[in-house]
Amino acid sequence: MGNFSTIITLLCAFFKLHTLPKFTFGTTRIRGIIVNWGVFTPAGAALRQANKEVEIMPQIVPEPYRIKAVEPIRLTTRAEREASLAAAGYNIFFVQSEDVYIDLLTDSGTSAMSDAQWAALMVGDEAYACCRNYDSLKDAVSGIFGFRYFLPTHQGRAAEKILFAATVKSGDYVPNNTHFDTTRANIEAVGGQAVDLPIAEGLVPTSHCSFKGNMDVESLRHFIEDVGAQRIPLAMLTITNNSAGGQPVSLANIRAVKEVLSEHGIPLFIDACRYAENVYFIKQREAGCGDKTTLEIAREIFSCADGCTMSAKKDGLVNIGGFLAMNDEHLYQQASQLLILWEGFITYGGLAGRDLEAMARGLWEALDERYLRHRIGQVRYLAERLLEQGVPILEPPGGHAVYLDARRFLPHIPQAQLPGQALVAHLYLEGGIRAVEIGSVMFARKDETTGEWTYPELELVRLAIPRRVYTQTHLDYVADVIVELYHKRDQICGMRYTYEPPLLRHFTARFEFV
Ligand code: P70
Repeated sequence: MGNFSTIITLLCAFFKLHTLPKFTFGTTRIRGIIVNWGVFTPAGAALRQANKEVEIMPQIVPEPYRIKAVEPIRLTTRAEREASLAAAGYNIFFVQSEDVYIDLLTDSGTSAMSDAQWAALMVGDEAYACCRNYDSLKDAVSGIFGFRYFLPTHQGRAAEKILFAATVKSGDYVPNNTHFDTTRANIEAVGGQAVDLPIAEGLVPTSHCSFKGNMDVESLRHFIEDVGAQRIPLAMLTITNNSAGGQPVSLANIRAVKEVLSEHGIPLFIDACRYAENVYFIKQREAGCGDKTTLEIAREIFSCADGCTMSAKKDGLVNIGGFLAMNDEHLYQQASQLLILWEGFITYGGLAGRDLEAMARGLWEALDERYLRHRIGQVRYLAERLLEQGVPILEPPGGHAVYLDARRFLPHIPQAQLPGQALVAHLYLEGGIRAVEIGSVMFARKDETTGEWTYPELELVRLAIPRRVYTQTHLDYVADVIVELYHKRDQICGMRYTYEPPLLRHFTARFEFV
């Protein structure tokens, strides 16, 4: 390998390429692109086949678009960042966006729209009722998701609120692979209980499994037997599974879940926020799916379901928008009433005509395979750069974000002292990077009678990558800052609450360092 690397280095020097001196077994990194020489040998071909399960792909996939408009960003000084964070009560949600250099708080509503979507804004039909943009959206929703009825909403949680208000009553249960926090909160708001039934591997940060977002089908079966089908008005599957690391759910799992539910007459709703990313993982990893188009896989997924909630702020590639879709006519009628009460008339649901048009176009664009390949590749690139330096992350990386494992990053900080929140604060102080805690601040529960806390299994810090927004250089910067922080992790101390709101705590809590 030595001679070989010398030749490559000389060749690269000749062509003025920047090489990183990393030669691992059978792979060479040239300008950040991993060349897997092993694949050119017969043994390599066999290995590649065997590895299909865990997905091998080049580390960098160049952007399938070019940049037409730019928005300036600025790295503030350390002193400025200290002042900003203190003024925000150490809650990163309150830091001014202008004081953030790389904003990885969320991939929700932060996408860059395409030229076709910007053009869509000019064809907004702003009539109150039956605007033409509703028809464009209807075409996209029926073409991709295939449900008989749909209602636009201003974002995902509005769809959830309407769905649960129409279906769930006090004492009911809603199982899911893992509920996202707004889903859980909306179920609890109508007196229901949100129950998570992820597979065991999904809770182990380092377990490598192609579909770590799956639901545990046996647990679902037992759960239904335990509480009784009559107390489960619907079940959900969140694809990809955000709270478990943006991990995909397999088509086989979706089918198996549907089969169990059908035996008991329980409808299945899919939380479809990141369904296109999930589709791409299925295409890459699931046997028999490699030759299907993304649209075919999407249709197959939704043909297993009775409806879905959608935050188009994710895989709809828009800054605002969502919808609720279903096959059941009675539910559609009930939901229409609630939509009119809370969001607006059934052909606009809290959105402008132009928003509906941008959403219709975004839904189609998100299924573009070249886009998805780049998107998933970008997340993977950041993950690999961190893993190379030993930074503990949730593995394998999911579809929309890299999740730092705060328990292993900061083993000296107990969960009671919020290691994830401390890491979020330091990422900002160190490099102006805004991340979000998905751990004890978001999910720990206090028993109101005993005052005792139950902490979540996973203590994560999510670096969510907005769609079509940042370049590879930005991601390199992020990786450098995190590695630097990892080297001085011993200096980081824990945090405690100075204000602790009762509901959706992470959005408005305030903190201080211990
Ligand atoms: C995120 C945002 C929203 C979401 C979701 C799933 C699986 C429903 C919704 C609600 C929320 C967030 C979290 C932290 C910081 C900022 C924003 N997820 N289901 O980033 O959709 O927001 O449109 O009401 O992930 O993961 P909506």
